[in-house]
Amino acid sequence: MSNARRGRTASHWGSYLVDTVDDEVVGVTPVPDDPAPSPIGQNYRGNLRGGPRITAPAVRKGWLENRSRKGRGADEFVEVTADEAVELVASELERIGREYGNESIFGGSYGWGSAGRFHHAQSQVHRFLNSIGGYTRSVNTYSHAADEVILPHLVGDRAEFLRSVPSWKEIAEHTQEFVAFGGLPARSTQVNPGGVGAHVNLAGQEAAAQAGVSFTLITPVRTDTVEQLGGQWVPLRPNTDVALMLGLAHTILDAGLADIDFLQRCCVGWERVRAELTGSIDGQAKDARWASEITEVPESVIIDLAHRIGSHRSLIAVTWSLQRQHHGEMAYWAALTLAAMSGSLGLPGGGFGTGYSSMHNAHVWDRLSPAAALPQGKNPVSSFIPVARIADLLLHPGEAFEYNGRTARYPDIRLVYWVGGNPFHHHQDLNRLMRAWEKPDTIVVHEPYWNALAKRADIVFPAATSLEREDFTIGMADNWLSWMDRVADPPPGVVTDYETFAAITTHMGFGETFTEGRSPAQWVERLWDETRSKARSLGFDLPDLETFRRRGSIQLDMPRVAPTAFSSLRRNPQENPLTTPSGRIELYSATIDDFGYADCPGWARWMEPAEWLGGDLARTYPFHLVSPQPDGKLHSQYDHGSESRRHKVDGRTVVRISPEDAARRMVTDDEVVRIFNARGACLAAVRIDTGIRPGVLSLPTGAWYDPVDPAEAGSLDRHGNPNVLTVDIGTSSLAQGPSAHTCLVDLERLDEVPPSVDAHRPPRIHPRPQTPPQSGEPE
Ligand SMILES: Nc1nc2c(c(=O)[nH]1)N[C@H]1C(S)=C(S)[C@@H](COP(=O)(O)OP(=O)(O)OC[C@H]3O[C@@H](n4cnc5c(=O)[nH]c(N)nc54)[C@H](O)[C@@H]3O)O[C@H]1N2
Ligand SMILES: Nc1nc2c(c(=O)[nH]1)N[C@H]1C(S)=C(S)[C@@H](COP(=O)(O)OP(=O)(O)OC[C@H]3O[C@@H](n4cnc5c(=O)[nH]c(N)nc54)[C@H](O)[C@@H]3O)O[C@H]1N2
Ligand SMILES: [Mo]
Repeated sequence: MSNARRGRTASHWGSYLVDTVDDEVVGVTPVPDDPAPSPIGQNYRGNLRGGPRITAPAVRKGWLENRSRKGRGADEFVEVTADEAVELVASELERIGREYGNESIFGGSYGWGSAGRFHHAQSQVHRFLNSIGGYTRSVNTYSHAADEVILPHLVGDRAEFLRSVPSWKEIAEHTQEFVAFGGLPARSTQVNPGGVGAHVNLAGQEAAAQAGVSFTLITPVRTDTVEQLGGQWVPLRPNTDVALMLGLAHTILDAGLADIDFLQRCCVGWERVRAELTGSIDGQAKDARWASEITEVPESVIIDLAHRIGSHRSLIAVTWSLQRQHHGEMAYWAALTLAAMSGSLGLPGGGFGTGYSSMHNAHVWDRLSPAAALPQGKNPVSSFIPVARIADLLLHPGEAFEYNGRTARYPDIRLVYWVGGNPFHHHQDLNRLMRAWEKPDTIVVHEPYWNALAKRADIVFPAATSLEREDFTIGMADNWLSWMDRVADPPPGVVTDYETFAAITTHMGFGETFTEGRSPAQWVERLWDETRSKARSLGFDLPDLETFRRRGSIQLDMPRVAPTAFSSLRRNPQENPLTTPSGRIELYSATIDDFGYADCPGWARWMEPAEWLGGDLARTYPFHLVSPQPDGKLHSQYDHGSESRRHKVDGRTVVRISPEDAARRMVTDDEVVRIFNARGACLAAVRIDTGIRPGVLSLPTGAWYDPVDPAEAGSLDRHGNPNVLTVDIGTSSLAQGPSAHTCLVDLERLDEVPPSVDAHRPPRIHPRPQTPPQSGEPE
């Protein structure tokens, strides 16, 4: 007899009603509350059982037999019982803590995991590692590390700044010129961290266009943005936005349109900016001609746009992608400088805003949230890395690094513990990461699926998916609370991350510290109670858990409050100072200047990125590769799902190329090409696109890394993962963020038959041996 269930789930890409039969998903229906649901949810179908699902704890053969650090990615696995796996991990954690100290455990474990307040993978793993004595952590995000570090220097409290940015509603009412650096990629608005109850962002964009807002889309890829916005496309050379911004600023100054009163009253550093623009610092005026040479945007376009910015209510918007590149800090600083000069900063619908399309809830709802979080405990270990310095950490133990004005040291990492993220998806220069990955004694991973990370672990715990446990979500800056049912039982023997951590801590004698004696259901109850009392302090009355569970979702009335920070600053900077050292907007920062970083000066300057089309390397690698977020999935999650596969050609990622370049290289639609540089090579399927600038290729992230020879760093990736090509350098010494969008490559036709993609096939797994494995010392 079949066992059919229907229940509700919530995810980073929306909420759905899910039908299962015999613990497999057979139907996915968006909830009626969502006017524009994301198709990403369809990836759930047929993916709970079979295929790449991990169904038992497994240990890499080479590690099990002789603690070998070689062979990660190529080795076979041996299934063990949960008790054996727990015993192996517990004794490794004890050994490393004893011999090297807990700073030799890296638990930065970056990644999105799944939605849910209690089962949130990062909170779980950090609470676990804290309860056994701490770990080396990571700071900031891959999404916007450069912004997280620089904005507090420029505008003070970043959270307060983000609450002050004009909403789409305000834009429709007041903005005349919306200048979008990085475009407004519609695809990204499908997603919101922690959940999105109803997709309304694109409707907000379209309403603004209908209200007469004029859009200028400054991006090498026009195709990202919804057509209804119309607007002017300015296809600049990638990574030259700062030069364009300075050229616009110079033109505004030259035309007498700069808001000198605001610059002098509300900002510090205007004299420095003026000196930079006029050339009295380096002898080079940053005029439209100068900017045109760097950006390849015609001078007349720059002059026209500058006049529109300087004489209308204008909003300078920057995507997050603009700071995910070399010197990414400068893109935000230059945009803020331009906005401060425009005459619109601090006025309704005007000024400077970030990430308008980078996440669903960017500037849609108020950011106050009643969400309770799983307490993570205290980390007694102080060592840390900027999140994107993971390969440097493993390759350079003991070496010093710079970060935001301080010098710190990389500890000597012996054990890596990763839960709810995928560095073989998210990190740059995967071939370099492969070499770094050989350094630790032991790598422990929890994963639902045999992806590239799980295949490169020593000890793998299977994890129950979000469809196989109960929880609830409140997305970041979202106004919905959504219940998550257990719509299927996990495969026999598969448990949640929490239950695995409870077993390991109990084995090590810290069980009570980790669990506080609570079952998962009791934790969910406790987090709900806390959410209710936080909600009460915000003026909302939430029902008890049973009522919430029955109703499934609750919407809070949380419209955006009218922005205040910059308008009150504009009114009276003495009475309403920002939380910067000067109390004003810092167009020049003495703090940053005093850090003395050659790659991050104290005011907005154009600096050549490590790789760009105007540099010498472009003679060898003539294409700039951008690697945007994927359309049919979140990062690498459910890469094997139907919606993800719909965006591939014969299972391979699609690379977009201009008609001119396609003709020059004699490649046609769907043809498989090899994309390469000195760091690596991958295959991808061609899609000719009139919305892409010649000289630029766009290859989205998310394909599970699939090298022909998994034992060899540098081997051809068959699947189309751009991170075999991207460069692993920090944005600058200030934030040390990822520089994924700074990347030159070449492309060629593939004359032989392309090897087929093998990424979703599990590794070879041996059944459990008769004699249980021994825990022991590494060789
Ligand atoms: N080239 C290039 N690279 C980039 C970017 C780019 O623009 N260009 N963008 C970067 C950005 S902004 C980001 S945020 C990162 C994203 O990188 P990640 O967040 O690391 O990517 P995900 O694929 O979301 O990884 C989440 C993993 O957690 C697993 N998982 C889900 N739920 C659970 C759970 O409950 N328990 C456990 N144990 N596992 C779970 C999923 O199966 C998946 O493998 O990528 C970065 N990489
Ligand atoms: N469907 C889907 N949506 C997502 C995600 C996902 O995985 N899937 N991930 C989410 C996450 S974690 C994040 S952080 C956000 C990221 O959101 P964003 O950072 O906004 O998105 P990206 O796709 O990285 O880049 C957007 C566009 O920037 C442009 N671009 C790249 N380089 C340059 C440049 O030098 N100059 C200019 N002017 N433009 C450039 C390209 O056209 C690119 O398509 O997206 C979120 N939304
Ligand atoms: Mo991100």
